[in-house]
Amino acid sequence: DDAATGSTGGSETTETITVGFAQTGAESGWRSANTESMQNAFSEENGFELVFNAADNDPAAQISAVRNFINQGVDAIVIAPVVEDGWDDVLKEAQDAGIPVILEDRTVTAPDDLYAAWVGLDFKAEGVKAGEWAVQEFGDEPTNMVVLEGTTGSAPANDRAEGFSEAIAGSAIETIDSQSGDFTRDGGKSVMEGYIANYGIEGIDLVYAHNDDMGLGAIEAIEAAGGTPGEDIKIVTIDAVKDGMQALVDGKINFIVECNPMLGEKAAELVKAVLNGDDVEKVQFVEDQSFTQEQAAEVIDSRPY
Ligand code: GYE
Repeated sequence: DDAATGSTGGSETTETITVGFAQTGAESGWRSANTESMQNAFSEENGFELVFNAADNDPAAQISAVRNFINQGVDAIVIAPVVEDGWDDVLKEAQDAGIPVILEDRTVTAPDDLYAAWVGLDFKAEGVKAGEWAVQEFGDEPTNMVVLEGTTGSAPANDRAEGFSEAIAGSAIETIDSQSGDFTRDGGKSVMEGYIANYGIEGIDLVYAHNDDMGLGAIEAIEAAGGTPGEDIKIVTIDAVKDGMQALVDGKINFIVECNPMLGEKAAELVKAVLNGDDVEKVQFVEDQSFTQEQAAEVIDSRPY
């Protein structure tokens, strides 16, 4: 833009950095907050032109979006990978084209020399915290638990399942069913309807939902079946987005482990550093908290998302 004004001398030439961002889709409240954080950080003001793609949770569509970014010759590519597997080829193509890739949010199984850096959350630790709460809450009581899994093959679904299982090992909590609700409210609702049809409200003590949205869908299903969420069936979720925190304050969810979606600034910093040739830490974890109903009531009004 500076060049187009034709100003002579004195003004510094700032070159716009074109970044292709391959987002998963728009499946959840967490995702909306993450997209907003990314769009704010990769703004014109900050020297970026953002080419945004949302893949509607379709891994193949996301890979072709990345290929398009490579063909367009963007300066850098940021990906929130829908699933962990299947990235090796396209990451290699970006590398061969000399375009650095920064991952935000979800991780991949591809070798880490195929991307410059990753910034996100410790999904396994989130699962552990959720599981530790469940053990504390239910103690040695025999407990029938159903699970609402995130998108099959995604890092948070895999790691949150693993962390939770480790934490409840040796307890009396039994997983009676576990299916994917694809991280959406509708998905959580319809899977929960199936669970209630199969086991009845009285046959289920606990729901572990891999995100708030699926937990919110489960609340709708429990209420529609005449049950009281948070009492007849306890609910533990991960994310701590506004609607989830409100349900926690209202007593319909019992415990939430936070997953921080505000990754934009860190991702933008990484892009600039990598293009600048700086050495960056390959793996960058952002801190999470967790909330009881009482704690949620205290913080809900001060949270940015
Ligand atoms: O927890 C969920 C979203 O990848 C951490 O994706 C993210 C997860 C988040 O759909 O709500």
